[in-house]
Amino acid sequence: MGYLEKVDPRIAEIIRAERRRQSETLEMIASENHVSSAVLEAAGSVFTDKYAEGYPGKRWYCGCENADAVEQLAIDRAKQLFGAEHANVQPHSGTSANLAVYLAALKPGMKIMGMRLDQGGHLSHGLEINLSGICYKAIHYGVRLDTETLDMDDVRRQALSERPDILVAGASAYSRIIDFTAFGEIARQVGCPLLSDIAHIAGLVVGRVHPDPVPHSDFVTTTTHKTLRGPRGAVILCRRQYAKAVDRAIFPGIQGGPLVHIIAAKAVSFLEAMRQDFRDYAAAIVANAQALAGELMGRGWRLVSGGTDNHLMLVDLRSRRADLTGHVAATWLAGAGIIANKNAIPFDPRPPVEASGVRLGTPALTTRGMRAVEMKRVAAWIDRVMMSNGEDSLLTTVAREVRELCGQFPIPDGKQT
Ligand code: DSN
Repeated sequence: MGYLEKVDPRIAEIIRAERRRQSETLEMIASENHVSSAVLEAAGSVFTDKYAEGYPGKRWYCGCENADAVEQLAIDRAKQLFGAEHANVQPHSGTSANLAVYLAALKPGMKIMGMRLDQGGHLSHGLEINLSGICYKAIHYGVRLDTETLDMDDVRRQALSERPDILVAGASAYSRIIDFTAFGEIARQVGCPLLSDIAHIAGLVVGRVHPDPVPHSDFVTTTTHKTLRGPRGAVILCRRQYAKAVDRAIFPGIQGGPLVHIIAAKAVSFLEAMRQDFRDYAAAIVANAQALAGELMGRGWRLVSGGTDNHLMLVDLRSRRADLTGHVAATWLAGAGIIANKNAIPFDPRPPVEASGVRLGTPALTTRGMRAVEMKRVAAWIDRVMMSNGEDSLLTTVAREVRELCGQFPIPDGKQT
């Protein structure tokens, strides 16, 4: 970090501190990961200087020949990786991607039907204070009280009675397989398009450890920085018939100039995700989640829906600690070097800022090379912290042990498997 150190030593120091924080703690926020050096290098490239409103071959400004080459490669790779007819690689975030799909497919006031946020959905699926809930009429389906899983017969009944103008499948805190085949059938029965938001599970989908939404969906959106292990951003995939509307919705609809440096980094991550070692990585994420879930359940912690099929799990803290909120548990865990987030569990009596659950994910630990043996140690630490009273001495002891483990599994430099 030679130049930055000279020009702005304060920022250089903060970046070093963040690097240290990441390397010395266990990143268990289910939506985070560690990118490869290749992705990082592309994201920090000279393309940050370039304005490129428009699309390859159709830009507003001159000097876009290299931007064109990068974006076309990213588009081609995204289409190949996901088997999609059309890809737009410009969305800055998953929420922007979803808003662009609504803009492309709906008129203001039309009806969105998505999963309830407090049962695992996402704010861009129609939360009343998000643009998706302000500009459109949003209705929501949820999980069953007894199984805490989606019941596709219930979703079908509700969809047929509510007749949404778009059906949204996908979640940010749901640990079970999503039945995209059933969602596709329901959307066709209703006569509306299906948007599958696979932000969390995109890496599992391309790694072939989660069923593929693309054949069943009119639109598929995903962030690129979660299990897919690319830069912070998103893509939209869609059927050919929606290509023009989606491209217009992103630019000039809701965005101006694309982030070409980030598009370059997306292209790199798509290439990485085509490799066999990425499939191995995706399988290891799920194996690790199942190992961790088994260990936690073995210690008496109840997991929402009784386990996990993917990269994450929700621990119902009330199963062992009626007094412990998700907010306090996540704070104690952070003090012990285990970074996770509080999360509402379905039908949670507590407000979301307190919450009765903690969401745990394995993508980043798996990137560091940790496997079942390490999941056992991680579960033991989580158990120790969550059964404590958050005493400084205990948190400090666990944080030291966590640091030692992290030292054995450095964040990979160069290659990520
Ligand atoms: N913030 C993301 C997550 O953690 O799941 C969703 O956008």
